[in-house]
Amino acid sequence: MKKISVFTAFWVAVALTFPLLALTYLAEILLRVPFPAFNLFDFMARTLPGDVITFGIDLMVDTITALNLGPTDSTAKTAEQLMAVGLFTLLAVVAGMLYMLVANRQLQNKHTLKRDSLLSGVVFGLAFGLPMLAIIADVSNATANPVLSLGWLLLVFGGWGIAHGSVLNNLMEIADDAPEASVAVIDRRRFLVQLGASTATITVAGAGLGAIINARLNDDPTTESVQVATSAEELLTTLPNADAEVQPVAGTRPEYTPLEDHYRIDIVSGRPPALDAAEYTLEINGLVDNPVNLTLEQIRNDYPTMNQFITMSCISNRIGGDLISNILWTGTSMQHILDLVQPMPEATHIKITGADDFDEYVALDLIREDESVMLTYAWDNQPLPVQHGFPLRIHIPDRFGMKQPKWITKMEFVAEWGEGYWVRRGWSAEAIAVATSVIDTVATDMMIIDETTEQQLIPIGGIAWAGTRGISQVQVRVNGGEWQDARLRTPMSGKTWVIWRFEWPFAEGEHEFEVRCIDGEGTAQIESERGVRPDGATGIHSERVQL
Ligand SMILES: Nc1nc2c(c(=O)[nH]1)N[C@H]1C(S)=C(S)[C@@H](COP(=O)(O)O)O[C@H]1N2
Ligand SMILES: [Mo]
Repeated sequence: MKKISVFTAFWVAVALTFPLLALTYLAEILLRVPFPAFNLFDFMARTLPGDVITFGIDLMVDTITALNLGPTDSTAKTAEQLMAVGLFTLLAVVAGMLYMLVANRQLQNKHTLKRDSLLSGVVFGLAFGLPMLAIIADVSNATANPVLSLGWLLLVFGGWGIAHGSVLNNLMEIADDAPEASVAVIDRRRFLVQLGASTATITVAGAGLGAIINARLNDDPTTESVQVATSAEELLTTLPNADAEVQPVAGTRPEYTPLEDHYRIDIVSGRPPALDAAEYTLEINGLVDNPVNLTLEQIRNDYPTMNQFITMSCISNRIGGDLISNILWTGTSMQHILDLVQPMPEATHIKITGADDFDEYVALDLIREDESVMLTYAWDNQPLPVQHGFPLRIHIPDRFGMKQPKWITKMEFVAEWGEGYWVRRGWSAEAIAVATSVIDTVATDMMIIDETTEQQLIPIGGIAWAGTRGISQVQVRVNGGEWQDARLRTPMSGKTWVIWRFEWPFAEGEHEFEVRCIDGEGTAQIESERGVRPDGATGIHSERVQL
């Protein structure tokens, strides 16, 4: 019986792994069963040391920034998904090759070749699939019935294994049966080409169908109607700073971030957890006298509604980066929840857990001091979009996003602070918002003539933000000269960024513009450069312009 080459083993493993990817991708879209490639990646991301993860993320963001690939958040998600598919493919192909080579050797001269190869194939498929199932069970948030998921995954991994066994059997038999060696070679070659062609067809059909259906379906449990404070139309006319005197310079980012443009960052590489509004309950227990399970309706209807305009930033946002947005948050104060559940005297913190197992802690003292710590169920007057944490997330003032879980399913009152998801991975324990200011535009095409001096002025504009401390001053410096005060637009709230503008007397040549801010407590923005890890980036944002 013929031995197969390493190249043949590679060819077969690749040919059989692509349909596995395509079919599991399609099934995820049709049935919402887990997609193993993403689960494997999420598992790795959650298991590997924080330094390795940070290195990977840095490399990715560097590449996105350097190549100008688009918005950091969505580009990074796509990059993660590609890496996930790549990783899974690599693992499966290596495993498949090993199986082909080892089984080929073991099955030489067996009389029961067919039976043995198929059997070994099943064993191989399960040996690969069972650890994968354990990983999937650990990290998946798939909404399909678990029995369906289990059955399907056993079927595909088993099928993938049997396919290897069957191909091996064919290759060995062709070699065996052929009357002449040269005929055997041709037959084997033809068989391998046919194998490649048919699996390529399945791959293209499965992936293509999946992509088309996915684009069509796009179902979103948040489309159900919900009573929240005001309608979207009313909102636009009632932005709290609508009659502010200072207008943004054209080219400044939108002061109010459109919902679909709000940045998104989380540890989920695939579909975000889709919690069913009707079945959802928020489990609140631990050190409380009155543990409860609250439905979404109860949370929305039984407690006073609170609206807050909030700028949130990811701690990974670089100086001048796009991982910062500003939108209306609606919910109810966490103080009502404390009143309801009655924390025991020894309770000091709440451990909050999301459906993706992301977790963070919030101090009860903070909630008692600040009624604006808010259980949030709406953004921009609509139920939270799935990717932004439907049905519930929390707002903790003056903290970066990493302290603020989405998709909250559980609140446990505990007697001690603990390290949350990113804190365990080496990021800041407090993650206090770091003051930052950014030049969005040097509007060279918007020259203004000063009426009294007849000086030509170029408007320069951008944002400044310092969490709940607010912004008292923004200053601009040109070519390393004196810091000069910019004008500030009244912000939407004490929690949002401030839009600033500065009119610069035009001069030809190359110029460097820099910006810095002073927060509402009089503390100047830190000017020295510091990377995002562990406490958030500091440093001055600058723009170079040739005029
Ligand atoms: N459950 C959960 N909540 C989470 C995260 C997450 O990965 N899982 N990421 C946090 C981080 S790092 C940030 S910056 C914000 C981003 O919220 P957004 O995606 O709605 O903008 O969510 C926070 N809450
Ligand atoms: Mo973040």
